[in-house]
Amino acid sequence: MVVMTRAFQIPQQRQLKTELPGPRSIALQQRRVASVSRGAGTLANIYMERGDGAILVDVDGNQLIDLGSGIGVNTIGHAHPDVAAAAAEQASRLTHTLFTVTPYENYVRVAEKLAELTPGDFEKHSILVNSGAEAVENAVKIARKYTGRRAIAALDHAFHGRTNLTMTMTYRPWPERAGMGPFPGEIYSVPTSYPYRDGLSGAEAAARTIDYITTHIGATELAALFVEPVQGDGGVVIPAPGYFEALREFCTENGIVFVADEIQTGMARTGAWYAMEHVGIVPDLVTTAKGIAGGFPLAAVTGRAEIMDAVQPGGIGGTFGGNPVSTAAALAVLDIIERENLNAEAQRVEATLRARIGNWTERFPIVGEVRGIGAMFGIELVHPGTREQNPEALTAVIRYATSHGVIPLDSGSWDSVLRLMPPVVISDELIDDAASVLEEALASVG
Ligand code: PLZ
Repeated sequence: MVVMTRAFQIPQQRQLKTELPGPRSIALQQRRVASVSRGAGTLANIYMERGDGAILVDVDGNQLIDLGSGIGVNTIGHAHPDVAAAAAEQASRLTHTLFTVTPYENYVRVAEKLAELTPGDFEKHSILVNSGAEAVENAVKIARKYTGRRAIAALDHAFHGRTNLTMTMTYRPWPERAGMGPFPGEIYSVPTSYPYRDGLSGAEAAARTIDYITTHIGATELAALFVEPVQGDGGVVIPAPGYFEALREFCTENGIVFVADEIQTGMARTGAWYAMEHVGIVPDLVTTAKGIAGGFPLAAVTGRAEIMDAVQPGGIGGTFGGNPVSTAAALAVLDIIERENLNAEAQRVEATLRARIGNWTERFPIVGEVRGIGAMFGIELVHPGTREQNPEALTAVIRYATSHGVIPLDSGSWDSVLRLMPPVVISDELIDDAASVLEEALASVG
């Protein structure tokens, strides 16, 4: 099969012209600290000007390798001309009406595509909103309305957002929650499956989760269970085989809405439209955001029509949700994923990464585990000879990498997991170059 990958305008090469951050970045950083809240912390103070494919170009003309996609957003690569054209064309025609005042076709077309692409062969309906957190909030509202129950469960190490409700569903107190309560009631964190740390099989971990739910919440009290197929911010945690199957069955038996938060894992990231496809699980509701619109704000809740329609007209909505420009961009992105066969590209990235970095546990004493699926990898850093988390090493590795033109991500409840989520169009050569820089970084720390 011929894969129609596009030609890039910017050579797909790392190229440094100044030290990083360069003089223009440093000047911008000075203005930034005088005007932007320090609450918006930054991984690397290198200011970007443009991008193409897996390359970011900073304000000093340096070309950096993007291993983060802005936390899983630029999955199709930066600055795809078709997305730019679709957004520009739409912007020149109509930027807003508010779908719930006077509707437009783009919104309906995105909902049709989501019904087709999300797992499950039943009638599905969607609501479109602006952000991942807003999608999760809406899924909570919808599940409560449908079940008439109030309790919501999320897994340990989860990340579901930063609004008051979703930060409560987000696992760790620091820095996402500390000092910012009060928090809403009826939100429970329940034990998950984290094979590297708990050593449990999927069945054992699921039994532990279910036991916790039945003894702390009550199965008949629980409206919804939220799971991420792979926990991204939580440290690229992939549950043991069989874990989700057992939870899905438990939810079905007890009338609990099973919600897959695919905000980070969806849209080709793991080599499938939705990561739940890998384990053959059909969720009742799915949340989508990040990669769906190439950086334009768009998110969705999609699910069984009878659940989505339990809400009274006017019960869910919002001013900008599913705006004409974001939905035009999304339609272009969905077309590109199909046309450029980007699920297969994510599988290629997985194979290349596995071959290139799979033996890091043997080569670097601070690497405890390398795990991943598709273009989503986590490298858990520990103190040599132990499984004790090593956040200092992660800070040092990221500092080394970013000052050498490679932008990876941090993650993990203990800030000790190096996370790689490049655009899936990244070439094998760029992966190799980036891996060499990360190896230097790991060696310099170890
Ligand atoms: N659910 C699974 O990964 C966002 C957050 C970046 P929003 N994760 C990155 C940051 O520092 O806030 C995320 C996610 C999952 C929900 C969300 C929230 O999505 O679009 O950031 O609100």
